[in-house]
Amino acid sequence: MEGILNETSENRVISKGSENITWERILREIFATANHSRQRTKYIVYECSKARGMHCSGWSDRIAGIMTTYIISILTKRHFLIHFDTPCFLTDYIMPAHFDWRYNSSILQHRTSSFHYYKNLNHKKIAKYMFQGDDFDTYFKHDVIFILMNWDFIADFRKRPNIGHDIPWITQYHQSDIYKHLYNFFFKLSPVSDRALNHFIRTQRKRKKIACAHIRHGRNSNMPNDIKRGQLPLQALWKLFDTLDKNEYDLFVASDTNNVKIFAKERYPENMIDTPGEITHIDQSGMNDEREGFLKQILDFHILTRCDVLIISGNGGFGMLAAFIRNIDYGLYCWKGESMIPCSRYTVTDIFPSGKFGKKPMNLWQ
Ligand SMILES: Nc1nc2c(ncn2[C@@H]2O[C@H](COP(=O)(O)OP(=O)(O)O)[C@@H](O)[C@H]2O)c(=O)[nH]1
Ligand SMILES: [Mg+2]
Repeated sequence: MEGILNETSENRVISKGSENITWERILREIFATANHSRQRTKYIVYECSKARGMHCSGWSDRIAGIMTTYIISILTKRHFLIHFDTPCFLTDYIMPAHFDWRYNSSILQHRTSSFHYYKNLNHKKIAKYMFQGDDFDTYFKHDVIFILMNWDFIADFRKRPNIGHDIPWITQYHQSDIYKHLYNFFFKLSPVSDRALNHFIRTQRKRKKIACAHIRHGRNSNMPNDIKRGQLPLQALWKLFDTLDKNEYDLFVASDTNNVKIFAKERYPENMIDTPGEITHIDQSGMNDEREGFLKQILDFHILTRCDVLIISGNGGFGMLAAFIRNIDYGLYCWKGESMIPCSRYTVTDIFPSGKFGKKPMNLWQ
């Protein structure tokens, strides 16, 4: 399927496309695990629900938390489910693809349950069970375990004794491939999101190709409660966009702030396209409509995964996650200060080592 990679960092493994390890086999193994655990009566539930009154953070935090919780469900041999209803039901926008992860409270009948908060540094409470191989059964006593977490720990799970036996694919594949394949295994667009994406394509796309950038600036009028990030020098973006043939490329800037979109539209009025609706942070109630903001970020995210040219920065996980999941293996740039560094899905965390997908941040981004 894809070429062979050399191992150059902890997160870089993997003999892609090697003869005896294929993604087909991985997915078969995951299916087998899912079917196997379906027969069991105990559950691990990724919990991001209004009822808890807690912050789940943004999209990439939630996806990283879902992946980590899924890995824990395999290690504990429990059935995996997702309970996600804030700021709206995930299933209105994203549906199960190959595995039915939908939570229903009926599972609580005749079962005991407990909620566990492992966001950010709170994951340390279960670090020895996750990474050192201590027996989770001595810690999780109840039938249904609800977990809220938000960081990725693939590199740490790889150090767990016997992990190659318990979850072979985690030792064999690159982090970005694990995200790409698991994301597509779990999720597909709902009819609402699919229609919105098709409407965007029909009404906005004019040219054969699309070049995209993700810009995360943090606190701004769309998300006043957010933490400020380093400002990216827009000149570097214009310099790259300027080199592209404007007859060949539509241009798209996904961002947490309207300002940069306005500048981009002024500079490339004929080529710049956009998704409808107001930008909001899905975890920070603002003045905008929550459902509209949620759909907009789903659209922005899925468009980023399909761009011929994609520019991301290290300012947050949203663009990095889009880079992991995208199908295209060319045209990725890692934007660092004035530099646009050509990179790939496999080098993103080398270039941006800090964050929820790499070395964990000390300042706790939302
Ligand atoms: N619509 C839209 N929202 C965005 C964009 N970038 C960030 N956001 C919002 O900000 C939230 C934070 O993103 P998150 O994935 O947690 O990334 P991080 O906090 O930057 O690591 C997202 O869930 C969105 O609500 C974007 O390009 N478009
Ligand atoms: Mg976040």
